[in-house]
Amino acid sequence: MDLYYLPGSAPCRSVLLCGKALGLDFNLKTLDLMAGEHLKPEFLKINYQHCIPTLVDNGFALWESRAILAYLVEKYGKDDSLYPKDPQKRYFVNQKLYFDMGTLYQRFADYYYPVLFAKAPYNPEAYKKMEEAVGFLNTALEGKTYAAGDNLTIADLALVATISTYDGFKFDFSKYPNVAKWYETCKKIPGYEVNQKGVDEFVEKFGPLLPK
Ligand SMILES: N[C@@H](CCC(=O)N[C@@H](CS)C(=O)NCC(=O)O)C(=O)O
Repeated sequence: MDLYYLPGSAPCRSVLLCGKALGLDFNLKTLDLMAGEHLKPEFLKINYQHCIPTLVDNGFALWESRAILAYLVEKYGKDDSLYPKDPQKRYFVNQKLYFDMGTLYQRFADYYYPVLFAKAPYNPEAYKKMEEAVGFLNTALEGKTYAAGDNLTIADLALVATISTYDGFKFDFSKYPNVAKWYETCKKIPGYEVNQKGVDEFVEKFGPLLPK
């Protein structure tokens, strides 16, 4: 399976974590977005939406990281524990995946991307929205070890890729003890180093571009 990716990208990191959880070996292909490699005709032929991660499984091209996670478990999981088939259990996983994409990660992007990529000033209101999103996760995690059930699921993999990105940019989790505790649990997931390595690379690359 070819995985077009960048180590620092949060959605790519969730797919790498899923590969570790399932014992899959990806043929890793880095795609330099800054150099516009994703806009070259040969990549557009694979993914007209030109985003990473993009996975090619025996000629079948997939993108949208959370959909990739679900596919990998359904196709290669020994059981359904990472993405339960039971409708209510699956609902909680999907709910958290959509929350991660539309709220938690989106609010990180809304705060940082204009500053990083358009030299806009920081918007304190957007920071409050990030805090609110982490607050939602904190409430969801009350009394729980994992984000969407009694065991690790792909919701945790997606969420930890995002939360570790917040962490890389020094988000203060002290007011969100349930998130802090869950985050420590996630750091013990086998293969977690692949995510940390990517966060470190992301911070090294983009941290210096942040105005003080
Ligand atoms: N919702 C998508 C987001 C993917 C995404 O935005 N990837 C970025 C890198 S982190 C990218 O490929 N940007 C280049 C582009 O979209 O042209 C997912 O979760 O896979």
